[in-house]
Amino acid sequence: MTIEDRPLPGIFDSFTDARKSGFLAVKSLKQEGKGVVGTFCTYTPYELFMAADLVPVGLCSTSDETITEAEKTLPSNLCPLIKASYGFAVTDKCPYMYYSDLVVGETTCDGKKKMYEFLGRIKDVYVMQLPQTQELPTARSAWLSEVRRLKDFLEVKFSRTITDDDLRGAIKRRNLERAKLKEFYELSALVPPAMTGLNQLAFLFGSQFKFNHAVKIEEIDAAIKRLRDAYQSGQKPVDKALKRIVITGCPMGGVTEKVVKVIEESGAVVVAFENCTGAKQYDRLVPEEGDPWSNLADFYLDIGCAVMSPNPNRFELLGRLCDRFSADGVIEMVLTACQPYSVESINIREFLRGKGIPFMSLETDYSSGDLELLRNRSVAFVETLS
Ligand code: BJ8
Repeated sequence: MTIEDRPLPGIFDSFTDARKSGFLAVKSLKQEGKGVVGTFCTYTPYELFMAADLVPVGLCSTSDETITEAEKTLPSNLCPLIKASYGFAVTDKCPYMYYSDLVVGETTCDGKKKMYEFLGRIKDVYVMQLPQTQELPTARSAWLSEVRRLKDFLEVKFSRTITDDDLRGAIKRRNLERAKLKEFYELSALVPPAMTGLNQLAFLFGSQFKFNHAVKIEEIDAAIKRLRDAYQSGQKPVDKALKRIVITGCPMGGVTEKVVKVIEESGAVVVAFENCTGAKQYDRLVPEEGDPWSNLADFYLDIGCAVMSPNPNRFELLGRLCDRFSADGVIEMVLTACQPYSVESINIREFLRGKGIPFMSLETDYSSGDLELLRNRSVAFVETLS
């Protein structure tokens, strides 16, 4: 059984390198006078920044490079994503943070929201108060007023007006990106998939650092076409016999690619990502008819993250991905000390048992010290899949 990391050189390169080359792109956008807004979370209503002609960018939080520095202020038993986010800011090692005029965060998990208080000492930080349930009408109206409060803040800070039509246009543009990225990753629903999980992840992760909308759409289209053409002409990078894995859990990218790597070295291929690097961001579209403000607010509140209680939308999406991508098994990645995902893992196990799909949860951090353990557990899990 075989799996090739780079079946078609060139398709993935510009996306794999996007985070690094994006540094220069953001620098020149700043020089042109554009405002830059740093973000950490999928709940951030991205379209608001697009509507205000600002440049939204995901901040660095996917390596252990600055964790030691972060631990001089933050407790060490926090999740690595929170420590890395703070560490990159405090050490000035993240160019995206450096160029951000504003950082927008949300009250998601407790560790993150408390970290923002410290971050606020060194950057201009704006925190949106995120409700923790999607069930109550009061949660919907509270979140809608938070979206409007952010709009008011942006208008004052960046001296501009965001009209309903600006927002409608941004929703359309962002929806197009989402639809294209979904079309791209759905090539892995093919049997065998048209790409490895590692390539899919690198592409999705890198797409966040492409700042020219029109060019980004063209590049995604070109990648889809090349992959389709190659597949139809018989160039299939993944052996049909490999077991098909859907990933769920905490956001991935950077050092946590290690989890995908060990799975794909264990006789399996990752076909879909039910996380914030993958389908959780791109599966749905914001409705384009009706009031753009409540459409936007509802869309974001409905994200199925474990910080919501209850969290039915994660289960709905996960179930759908398992069916669509013909999953043989689901592997969850939980970052060390992440309470929302580690507790919800119990419900995920029960849910998948109900669907008859084998499940394994892996806890990991940003170090490479657990590689062998991850490998052994992956091999053992894949062997059990019939
Ligand atoms: S929408 S997944 S990006 S909150 S891993 S910091 S939950 S302790 S990252 Fe997330 Fe937004 Fe949800 Fe997505 Fe806390 Fe857990 Fe750390 Fe987490």
